[in-house]
Order: sequence, then C-alpha cells, then structure tokens
Amino acid sequence: MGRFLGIDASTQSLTALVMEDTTARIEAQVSVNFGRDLPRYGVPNGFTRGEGGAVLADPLMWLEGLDLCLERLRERTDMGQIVAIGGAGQQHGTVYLSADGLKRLGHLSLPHVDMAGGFSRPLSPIWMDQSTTHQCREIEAALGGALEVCRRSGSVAIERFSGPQIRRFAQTEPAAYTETARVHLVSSFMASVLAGMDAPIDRGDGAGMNLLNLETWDWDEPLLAATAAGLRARLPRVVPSDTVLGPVAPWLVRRHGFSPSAMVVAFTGDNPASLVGMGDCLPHERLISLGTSDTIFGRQDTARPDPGGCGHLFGHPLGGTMALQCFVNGSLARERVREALGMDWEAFSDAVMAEPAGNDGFQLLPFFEPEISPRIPAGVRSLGGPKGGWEHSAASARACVEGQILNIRLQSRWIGAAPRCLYLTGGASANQAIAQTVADVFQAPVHRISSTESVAMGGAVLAAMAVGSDVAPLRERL
Ligand code: XUL
Repeated sequence: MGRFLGIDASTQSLTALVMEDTTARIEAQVSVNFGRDLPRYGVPNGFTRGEGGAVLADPLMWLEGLDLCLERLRERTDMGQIVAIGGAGQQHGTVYLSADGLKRLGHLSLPHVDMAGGFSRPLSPIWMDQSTTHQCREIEAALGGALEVCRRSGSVAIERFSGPQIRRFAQTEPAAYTETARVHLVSSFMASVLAGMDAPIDRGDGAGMNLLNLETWDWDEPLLAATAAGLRARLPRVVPSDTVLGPVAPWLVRRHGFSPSAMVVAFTGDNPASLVGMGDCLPHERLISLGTSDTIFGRQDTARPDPGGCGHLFGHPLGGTMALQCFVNGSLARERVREALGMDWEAFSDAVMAEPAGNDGFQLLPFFEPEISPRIPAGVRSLGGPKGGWEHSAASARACVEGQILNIRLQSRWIGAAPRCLYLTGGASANQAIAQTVADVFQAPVHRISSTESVAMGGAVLAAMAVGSDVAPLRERL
C-alpha cells in the first residue's frame, strides 16, 4: 500500500490531496484560494486583465500557493509516507524563464522567493487570454489554413492556446523573448519546481499548444516556424504522461518532510487529469460536465481531429488520444432562460419533465454568449417555437435544455460512434430533469458521478500508475 499526492494548479486555487492506492480513498485534502489566502497579489479570482483582451497571472503567486498548500497538508498527513507526486495545471498558460531563472530551479529553498526576478516575462498569459486573434490568423495563414493546423495539432489555432500566446509575446516584446531560455506550461513549471529540474511537457497538456504534432508526438516544425523564431530551443521536450521525472527537490524534504526517495511524475493538463480522476472512459463512453460551460470528453482512439475545427484532441494520459469539446452557453444560459420564464428551479424542472421527448419540434439554441461549438455569434435562436416568443411558453424550459443537449450530440459526432453510456458531472448534473433529457437525446443510459477534485485525484492516480502501483478502480469508488 502506498500514498500518492495529487496537485491541481487551477485558475483560482491550488488543491492537494493524498490518495491511498489500494482503496483509492482520499486520506487528506487541502486547498489554497489565491484571492482569499494570498490577498497581497490583489487578484480575487487568480488573474488580472491586461491590454487588448490579455488575461494574466503571477507565477510567483502559484509558487506561494503551492508552499502554503503543502504547509496545510503537513498538518493532516505524514508527508514522509508519500511515494510519488503527480498533478495537473490549468491548460494553455505559459511561463517564461530567463537563463538565470532556469538555473535557479536546481537550487530552490523557498520557490516564490528564489524565483523572483527569474522570469523574462513576469506575468503569464492564461487560458482566458483573448488577445491573440491576429496571431491565430497568421499561424493559420502560414500553414495554409485552419484545418491544416487542426490536422497537425488536434485543434485549429485558438486564442487561448499557448502557441498564439508565445507568438504575440515574441512580436510585442522581442527583446524579452530573446532573453527567454525556456517556455513552460503551468503544468511543467509546477513539476519543475517540485522536482528541482527543468521538467518536460506531457502529451496531454502539450497538445493544447497548437505546436505538438499528434502523429509524431514531437514539436511540429512548420508550426514552430509559424509561431516564433528559435522556439524549439526554448521548449522542454515532450514525454508520455507516465514519465517519472526523478526524486523530489531537496526543498520539499527540508521544508515539508517528504522522503528523499519520493518521486515526481510528469504533470498534465487539468482536463486530461480529470478524465483519469473520474475513472477514464471506454471508447463507447463519454463524460459530460454540465458547468458554467458544458464540456463533453472521452477517449478517442482513432486520433481523428474534428473536421469542423471546433473540438480538440489531446494526448490521453493513459495512452492514445482523448477528445474534448467545449460549449460556452451552459449553466448561465439555462439560468437566463429560467429567469426569463419567471420560474424557480423546481418549476423549471417540472416544465422540462412535463413535455414529451422531442418537444413537438420546438427547440431553443440559447446562445446568450458567442458560441464556439459551433462558432456562431450571440443570439437566442428558436426553432419551431410558439407565436409570441419563447419567453411566454412553459415548453421553452424543455426547448432550452433539449436544444443544448441536441447541439452537444450533433457537434460531438466527430469523436466517434454514438456513445452507449454517458457519465454526467458538474453542478447541473444533479438536476433529474436535465439528466433525463441527456438520456433521451443520446438514447443511452446516464450515470451521475462526482467530479469534485477529479483533477487532483487524476494526478494522484497517474503518479501511482507511473511508479507501478495498482490503483483500486475509481468507478467503484464514485
Ligand atoms: C480547456 C481550457 C480550460 C482550462 C482551465 O481547453 O481552456 O478548461 O484548462 O481549466
């Protein structure tokens, strides 16, 4: 039996949990909320807004959050029992180290103090950054079109992905780019600090950069050339997600009581980790997370990108590839329709259940925000709706939920054969009427699972598997 630490370095918080491999039981769990626990950074939600749609975060804040989180964990568990550490970061964000910063990784005693001044770009752009539309178009033009970028990297060029972020930096701050010795992802940066070395990037998170070729699993030359000069030399190497990086850095032993033989395993992206943390999927299964935005994801062994260019392929941390597709108009859109109908949740759910599957041909596409799956401007579209507007019909409740789920089903057909089983997670999955509508639309059984801490759990599971430990099947736990 062994204990494994999983870390989730996410946008607003950092979570650490310790899992016991033979039972997959969570033995201890702590969190640091950047806004609440580290107010001196002045970022209530973990990020700050820059010019032209830039969204940025301070990597020193992530490091201080990591140290505080481990301090809290130390009070709840015997750190000396931890066999290995795995984890994940918010995807796509980039960290820019100078040559001096890169060297400091090998001599850390308190990372947020030691790394100060070690960045060629003090703030990191994160996945919410929208400042790179121009760079996306340039990268696509250089490759001969969006679909060629998608064929190579698994996604069309997208604002929030790392390659366009790097290109914008190289264009707007060429001197600072020249001074950059290494561009890390959030995941590989956190792993670097834990292992006290320049860590590689894993295939799961690496695929969220518009730079990784999904056939060779190496950086793609034409994409590198279209992104920034001299980029290959500035990127870490790419490794399978179960790569053991080496023992923990000495600062973890001295400061937090880790065993010097505890290992650090490559970190991945939060979505790939979450898929593992929820028990993975067979190719005929899908996970749907119903949250602020709705997301469908699952294993996809054919490695065939979305020909429509809306979905993404990432490396699956357990081997092969996984598909992910995001729908911007999720819970907030359901909320807006419910409010417009003047219903509480109970009345809304009753209205959804009262109408027949198919809703007599009346569907709503409640795109209050511009949608990305498909790419379509904001606007609520009503198909076969009642005269006088959807706001006046109780059937609009079903039209909204059914329209959203139908859109998810239609847009995600590229992933593979129709799913024979679905796992639902996220806040709205608790709603019986919504869960039933998913089953109706997909004509498949639906199981509800809790995803709370699935990212950190995925990190712990990956750490355990990488060092050859047998982890209890998670589905039995969930
Ligand atoms: C996925 C994405 C987000 C981030 C932050 O493509 O941008 O889910 O990983 O969690």
